[in-house]
Amino acid sequence: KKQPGRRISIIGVPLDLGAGRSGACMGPSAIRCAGVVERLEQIGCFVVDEGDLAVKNCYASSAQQPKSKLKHLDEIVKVNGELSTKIYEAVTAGYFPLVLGGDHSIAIGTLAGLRRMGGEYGLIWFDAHTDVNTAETTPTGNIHGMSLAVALGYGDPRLTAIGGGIAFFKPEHTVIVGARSIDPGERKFLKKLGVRVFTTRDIERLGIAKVIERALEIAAGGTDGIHLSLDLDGLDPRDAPGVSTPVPGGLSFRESLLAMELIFDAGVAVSAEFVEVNPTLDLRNKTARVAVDLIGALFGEKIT
Ligand code: 6HN
Ligand code: MN
Ligand code: MN
Ligand code: MN
Repeated sequence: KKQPGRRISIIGVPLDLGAGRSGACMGPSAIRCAGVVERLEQIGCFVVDEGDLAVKNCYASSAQQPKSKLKHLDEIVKVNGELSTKIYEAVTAGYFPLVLGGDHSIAIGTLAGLRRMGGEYGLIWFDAHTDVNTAETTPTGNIHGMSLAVALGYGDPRLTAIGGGIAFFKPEHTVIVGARSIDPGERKFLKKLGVRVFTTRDIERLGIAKVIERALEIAAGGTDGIHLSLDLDGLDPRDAPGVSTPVPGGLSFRESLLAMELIFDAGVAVSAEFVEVNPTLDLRNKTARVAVDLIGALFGEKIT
């Protein structure tokens, strides 16, 4: 298997309409300020920063209005459609797409773009949450809690249609790492589909190295590569405080760093996204700097 592409295309998606509070729209800027391009260049990557997609951030003005089940659906459909095209173009041109969020609803566009490639990819979903709600189960109406369901083919037809809507990700090559906040409807859904979930309890008992080894078997075994969708709230809020939906008891920075190193060593990643950095809740850009450290490790940076 190949090492991750050293030609990297950075795509910023300053969207936070999928979250229950604003601020993640500044995530791409914060991660750039923390030096993501410089870090990748230091480790020998060739980086093209595509800049940010245009997002009509109407968070405050429409926060009162949406009575619909899925908040801000129109704008989220539009942005993710554009993102899916960007991803498809980047991968087709031989680049490793590195998407900077933005709330986690942008995974809908990233994964729709990847699906258009026609291969079969596995998925590692690093998150405190499992993001498999639908209009029927969502407790909040926030679309960032639905993006994994959409990638698997479930949810509002306007979301599942993005990028063509064919050949969804398969539950048997999908794995969630770090979960510790799962809604009742999500629990049923995951059980029904047979998606493997490594909770923080599993990580505590098995150790992160073993968990990532098993996650790689599930996601990379018999596939053309894997996508890493990393929600910074997978980490403990002590290490990554700048997130919109923090949940105590998360992965440490060290565990997360090792996870990235092991994914790099496996040489199977074809694309990745780092989402949910919310600078308005952060401490001196700490969470963005953590994101850059994790990105460095994912592309082969080693302590020694
Ligand atoms: N995220 N399960 C909750 C919901 O609103 O559906 C929280 C979702 C959080 C989503 O962090 O990407
Ligand atoms: Mn998430
Ligand atoms: Mn989350
Ligand atoms: Mn298979």
